[in-house]
Amino acid sequence: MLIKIKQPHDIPSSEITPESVYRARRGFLQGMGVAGAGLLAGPALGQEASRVSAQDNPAQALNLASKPDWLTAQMAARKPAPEEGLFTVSDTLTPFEDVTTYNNFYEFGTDKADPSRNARDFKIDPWTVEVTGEVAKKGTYTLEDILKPHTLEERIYRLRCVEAWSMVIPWVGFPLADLIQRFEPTSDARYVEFITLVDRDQMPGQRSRFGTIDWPYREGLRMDEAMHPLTLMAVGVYGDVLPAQNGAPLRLVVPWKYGFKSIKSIVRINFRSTMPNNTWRDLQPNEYGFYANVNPAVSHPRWSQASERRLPSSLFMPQRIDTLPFNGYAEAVADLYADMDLRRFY
Ligand SMILES: Nc1nc2c(c(=O)[nH]1)N[C@H]1C(S)=C(S)[C@@H](COP(=O)(O)O)O[C@H]1N2
Ligand SMILES: [Mo]
Repeated sequence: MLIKIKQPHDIPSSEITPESVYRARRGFLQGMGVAGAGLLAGPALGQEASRVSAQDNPAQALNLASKPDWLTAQMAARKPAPEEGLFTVSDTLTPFEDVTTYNNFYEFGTDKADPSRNARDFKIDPWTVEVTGEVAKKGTYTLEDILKPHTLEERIYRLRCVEAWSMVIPWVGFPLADLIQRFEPTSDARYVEFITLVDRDQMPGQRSRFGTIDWPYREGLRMDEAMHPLTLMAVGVYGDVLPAQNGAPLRLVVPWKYGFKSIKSIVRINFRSTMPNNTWRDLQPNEYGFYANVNPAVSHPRWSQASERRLPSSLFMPQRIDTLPFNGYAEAVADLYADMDLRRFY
């Protein structure tokens, strides 16, 4: 993801993405590491996609300290991912290790490894979500209020970052549509806006003096996108609660859009009659739009979106694959944009 950090030295700003910085610094060693680990653990490529169980999740090593008991119970009662269909991609899962250590979560730093390092002590309990705007059931809800009425389910989705890497992630969550219905939006609610926590004490990225992001991180969806059955409120990954770096305790997952739409650690849901702004569009409107549908035919101004690196990838095993329109979900979502010029509404 591009952030225009003003550098005193003369690297052209087009080269300064956290992705390229990270790779320049760690790329070769990391490539060796990933390849080596792959040999030890057995081949990942062509291996049958593992189905998920909590045993696959070595999460004891991560920040799960503040997981409340009721959530443990609700997580245990989740529905497994279907064998096939829209909610289960058949591609090999991206290993837990990559899903939880290669992250974009700028509140915790701009390097891919920063969130897993800096979010270790992140407190999610107590957590509340404010519901505001064009909606009947306004109010401040506890996390338990938000989650309790829903049956959690596993879904295996592709995640395609606008930086041209991708993963296949087994989420645990519930349809956003079910949550929205409980709040009873008014007929004026045409968009939903989501807002991430601001907490300078816990989130070092928000203290950074060169950050150009105007916190809080914000995202938005058109109401029909928000109500689409693919749109998920996620509370877990790999059969257990979300590690902080993945957006604990509650994050959005919109699998046909670039990853930046999938906003993490949500504290406010705001129903609006007008289109909200979103963080990346706010920073670079000519590079990042509101819709942000995955589209191999429309390049980012500074790189192609025609292909992607499927993680884990390394110098020796780049795993470069073609990017699919709407990230492979075209059949389910293309109708939402039938009368729109997707070059203009990127
Ligand atoms: N609040 C917040 N949400 C965010 C981000 C962020 O920096 N802050 N990064 C986004 C981007 S660019 C991506 S690709 C995904 C990454 O999700 P993951 O780290 O769980 O794979 O989170 C998105 N949600
Ligand atoms: Mo991203």
